[in-house]
Parts: sequence; structure tokens; C-alpha cells
Amino acid sequence: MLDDLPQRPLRVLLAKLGMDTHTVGVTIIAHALREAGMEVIFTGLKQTPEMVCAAAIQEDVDVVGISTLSAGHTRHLPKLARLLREAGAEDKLLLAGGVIPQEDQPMLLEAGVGKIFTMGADTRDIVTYLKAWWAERQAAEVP
Ligand code: B12
Repeated sequence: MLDDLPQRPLRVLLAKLGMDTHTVGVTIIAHALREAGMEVIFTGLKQTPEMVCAAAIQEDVDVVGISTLSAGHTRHLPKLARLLREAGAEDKLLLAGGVIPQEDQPMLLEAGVGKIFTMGADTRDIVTYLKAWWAERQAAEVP
């Protein structure tokens, strides 16, 4: 039934926050999402939460994906979630991936991160998760 709905491609903003220069994971994710038909915008490195929030609104994306491997996740991700909320953009899915220890995850989910994929995550699972989220979101928007 959902297949009958007119669907626009999911728009995803990918970003790296702070001084984290690990680029392999985010590059793989960008390719996987593009191959799955999604529109992907990569902000590049050394972004602040403020820059990412502004870009997410300006680019009108549905999903904000942060790749974090240098231990900045407990500082940057809650701040980004708060900025998105304050900007009225809490409907965007905040997605995180990278080196995020299990013990930090409940706090991040509580702070507004929608879903976390860590080291070794299969890109097919990430694509499946996003497609399901998008189908659900579009179904909810149908009057
Ligand atoms: C390669 C590497 C480097 C390379 C990076 C090269 C590059 N251009 O990317 C170099 C040598 C430069 C480097 C430098 C450093 N590194 Co380094 N590095 C690694 C290493 C060995 C592999 C990372 C990698 O590429 N993995 C492969 C990719 C495919 O995996 P991934 O990024 O995790 O992505 C997957 C998932 O996490 C997820 N994902 C990732 N991002 C996203 C985003 C979204 C939206 C989603 C949905 C999913 C998702 O999907 C991907 C597919 O499965 C890791 C160890 C490890 N096992 O992770 C250490 C590691 C990340 N590095 C580490 C450290 C400490 C450093 C340095 C500080 C070392 C130093 N003293 O200089 C510097 C920091 C540089 C900086 N400013 O950020 C630590 C980080 C520790 C921490 N977080 O607490 C690690 C974990 C090593 C360790 N065990 O201590 N590093």
C-alpha cells in the first residue's frame, strides 16, 4: 500500500563535528544512501552544532546524520539535538554513527538522538531503517 504513495527521495545531511577527521565511515554511508536513491548533502569536516543546525534547516533535509569517532559525541550530539528543537526542527531524524560506547547511548537517545549505528554496522541495515522511517513519516503526513 505504501508503494502506491507518491514519494520524493529522502534528503539526508551528513556532517562531522569538531576536530574529528575520521572520514571513512561517513564516506561509506554517503555512498550507500545515494545508491539507495536518497539525496545526500555532506557538510564536510570541522562543523559546529550551530553550523549543522543551520545547514539542516537551509537545506530542508529530513535526516541529520552525524559521524563521530573522536569522543566528542557526549558534548556535540545533545547540543545539536537541543538546537534543532529550539529551531522547531525536532521533526528531523537525528542519526548518529561511529565509535559511541554502549554506556553513552542511553543518554544520547534521551537527549534526542533518534538512532545510533556503531562500528561494523551493515549499510544495508541503515538503508532499511531509513526507508522504514521515511515510509512511516510519509504515511503519517497523508491527510
Ligand atoms: C583509520 C583510523 C584513523 C585514521 C583516519 C583516516 C581517515 N581519513 O578517516 C587516522 C590515522 C588519521 C586516525 C587518527 C586518529 N585517531 Co583514529 N582510528 C582509525 C580506526 C583504526 C578505523 C576508523 C575507520 O575508518 N573505520 C572504518 C569505518 C568504515 O568504520 P566507522 O567509521 O566506524 O563507520 C561505520 C559505523 O560506525 C557507521 N557509521 C559511521 N559514521 C556514521 C554516520 C551515520 C549517519 C550512520 C548512520 C552510521 C555511521 O557505519 C559505518 C559502516 O559500518 C579507528 C579504530 C576503529 N576500529 O574504529 C581509530 C579510532 C577511531 N581513532 C582513535 C584515535 C584516538 C585517533 C587519534 C586521536 C589518534 C592520535 N593520537 O592522533 C587521531 C584523531 C584524528 C582526529 N582529529 O579525529 C580512537 C578513538 C577513541 C575514542 N573515540 O574514544 C579509535 C577508536 C582507535 C582506538 N581504539 O583507540 N585514525
